[in-house]
Amino acid sequence: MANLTNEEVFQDKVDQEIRIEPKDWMPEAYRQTLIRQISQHAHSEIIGMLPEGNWITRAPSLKRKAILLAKVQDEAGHGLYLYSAAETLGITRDQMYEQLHSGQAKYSSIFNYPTLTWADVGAIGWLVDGAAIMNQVPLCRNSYGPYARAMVRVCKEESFHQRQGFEILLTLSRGTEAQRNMAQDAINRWWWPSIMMFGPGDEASPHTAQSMRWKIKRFTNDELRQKFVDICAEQVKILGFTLPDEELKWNDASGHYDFGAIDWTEFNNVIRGNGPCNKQRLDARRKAWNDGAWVREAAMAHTEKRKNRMAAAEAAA
Ligand code: BYC
Repeated sequence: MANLTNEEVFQDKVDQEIRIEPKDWMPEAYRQTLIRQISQHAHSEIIGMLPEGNWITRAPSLKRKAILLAKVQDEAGHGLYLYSAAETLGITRDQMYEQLHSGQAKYSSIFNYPTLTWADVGAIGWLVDGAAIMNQVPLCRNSYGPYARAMVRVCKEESFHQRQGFEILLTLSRGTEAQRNMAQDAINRWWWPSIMMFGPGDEASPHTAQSMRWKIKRFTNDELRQKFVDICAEQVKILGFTLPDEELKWNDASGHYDFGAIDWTEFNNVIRGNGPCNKQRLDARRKAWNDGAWVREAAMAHTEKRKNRMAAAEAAA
C-alpha cells in the first residue's frame, strides 16, 4: 500500500466493503455528498412529520391516534439520528437547520402534498413509507458507517409503519362505499408523487454514477422505482383498489410491470419550492424553531449555571 495515494486507499476500502468511519481520510467530494444526502434525509424525516401530524387530533379512534402518535415520534427520532450522523462529517446542527429554514436545503418532494382525508394516512404508510424502505434498505449497506448504522434502526421502524398504512387501507377496503371511495381517492393522489420520490430518471440524475462508485448508492433511482412498482402492482390487488395508471401492465419479456410516463415537470416544480404545500411546510418549521427559542435559551442558561456552580465547588475544595 506504500505507493498508493489517499484516494486509492480510500477507494480500495470501499471496494472491499470496509466501512468508512468519521476519522478516516475521505475525499472532500465524498464528505460533501454525504452531508448533502444525509442532511436532506434528516430534513425529510422532520418535515415528513407534518402531513401526518395533521391527523393526530382527528384520528378515528383512540387506538389509531396512539399508533399515529408513535409513528410521528419515530420520525422525529429518525431525523435526530440522521442529524447526528451528518454532524460526524463536520457540519453543525445549527448549520443544517439554517439551510432548511432558509430554503437552501432540499427535503423529499413527497412531503409537499396535502393530507386531505384520514385515508391519506393509510396511503402515506403504504406508499410513502413503502418507497422509503425500498430506497433505505440498500442504504443500510452504504459505505459510511454512521449513516449505514442509523439506517438499520430506521428501516426496522419503517417496515412497521408501512404495515400500519396497508392495514388502514385494508380496513377501509372492507368498510362502506364512502370509505372505499375515500381510500381509492387517497391512492390516486399519492401514487405518482410516491414514484417520483425515487428521484430523477437515471439519465437525468447527476449524482448516481459517482455515488454508486462510492457505494453510497447500491441501486439507481430507476432500478428502485421499478422494484417498488412491481410490488405495489401486486399489493393493490389484495386491497381491491387500483393504481391510477392505465399503462400499468405486466410485461412477460422484461419480467416487470410497464408503467406510464412520469410528469417530471411536476417533480421539478415541487423540488424548486413550488409544490402545493412547500410554503406551508417551511413556515411550520420556521415557526417551531422560533417558538422554541426560549427553550434553547433556558437550556443554555441552565448549563452555564451548572458549569459555574461546579467551578465554584472545585475552587472551594
Ligand atoms: N425530493 O442525482 P440525484 C421518510 C434531488 S423520509 C427532493 O438522483 P441523489 C418518511 C437530489 O437531492 C425518507 N429532491 O441525487 C418520513 C439532487 O439535488 P441536489 C426520505 C430530490 O442524491 C416521514 C437532485 O434531485 N428518504 O421515509 O444521488 C413520513 C438530483 O438527484 C428528490 C431519503 O431522503 C426528491 N424525491 O439521489 C413517512 C433517502 N430526488 O442535492 C416517511 C435518502 C432527488 O443536487 N436520499 N432529488 O440539489 C437518497 O437516497 C438520495 O439522495 C435520492 C436522490 C435517491 C433521494
